[in-house]
Amino acid sequence: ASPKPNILVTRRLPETIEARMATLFETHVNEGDVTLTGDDIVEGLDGKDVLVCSITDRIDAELIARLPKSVRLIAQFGNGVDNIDIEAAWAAGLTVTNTPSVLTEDTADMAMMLMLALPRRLVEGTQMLVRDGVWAGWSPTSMLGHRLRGKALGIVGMGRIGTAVAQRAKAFGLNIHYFSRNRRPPGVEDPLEATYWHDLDAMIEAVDIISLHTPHTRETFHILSADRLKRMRPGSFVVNVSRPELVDEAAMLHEIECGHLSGAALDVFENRNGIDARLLALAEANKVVLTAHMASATLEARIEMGETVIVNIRAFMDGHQPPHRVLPESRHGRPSPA
Ligand code: 8YV
Repeated sequence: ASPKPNILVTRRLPETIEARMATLFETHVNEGDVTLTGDDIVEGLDGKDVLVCSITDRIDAELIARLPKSVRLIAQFGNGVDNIDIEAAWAAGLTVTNTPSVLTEDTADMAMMLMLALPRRLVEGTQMLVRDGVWAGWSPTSMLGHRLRGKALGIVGMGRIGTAVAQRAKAFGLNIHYFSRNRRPPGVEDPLEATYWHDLDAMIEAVDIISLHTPHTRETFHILSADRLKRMRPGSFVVNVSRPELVDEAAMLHEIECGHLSGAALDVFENRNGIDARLLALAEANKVVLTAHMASATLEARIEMGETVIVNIRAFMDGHQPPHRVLPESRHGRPSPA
């Protein structure tokens, strides 16, 4: 029998996944579960075939150039691959895989939860009860929020997750609008009755909520720019369970602080030097709802993500195309030039 593939796993994974990996592969897991340095990754990969990494690992061109020649596959534990310099990986002859689909529904649930949490004052309601003496009891005019039904939702990126969000939002009575590289079958054929916009600026002016569901690439960096945030309807708000880089965060905070936007519900935000004090102040003022990058954080999704990583590694090491190979066209929406 051919020798077992040799793999380095940069973070702890669910027990069942680690156990299965240990039976199938020569597996080295970073037991400390603290993000490895580039040097740790290069050293840890000595003589190994596969790097299993996730969002907290920065796999840039400089690191890729230093990887031992034995490494042939980068198997991302996650859907987004923006922590990896994909072009540099391809140029170095490496295959990159990810774990799409299995986290779609859980991520969409989270987007819906955040979308409701802001106008229905979920966090504020809880805080009021748990802080001694703040709740004066029920009154007809206390804790009034705003109805979601009938509002227009603008989805940026109608892929798997965006579509799953649209399905939920449709059931909550929202009108669905979207800006995306792929257009759905129009009109009566579309159960979501979704309105397609080829002009993002125009869509932004027509909706009450913007929810972001596009990968972070060079093209989508700050897709919700300062100018577009200004164009948003007064009182509208942003939902982001995708990547912080999609939004000009400082500009968004400004639009909330000056009262133009009603707020934001964010599972992702810039936190390079700790979370921005302005963001925390807005959360304290209940203009912003924050969760800790946990949109796909269910045990079920994490196990299925791990299973997907295993399937990708086995296919690759058996000489087949791994089912979830990251392809040029999946990144730019068009085939790569011949
Ligand atoms: C994960 C995610 O928490 O898959 C993604 O792109 O953002 C989340 O599901 C994380 O990326 C795991 O690496």
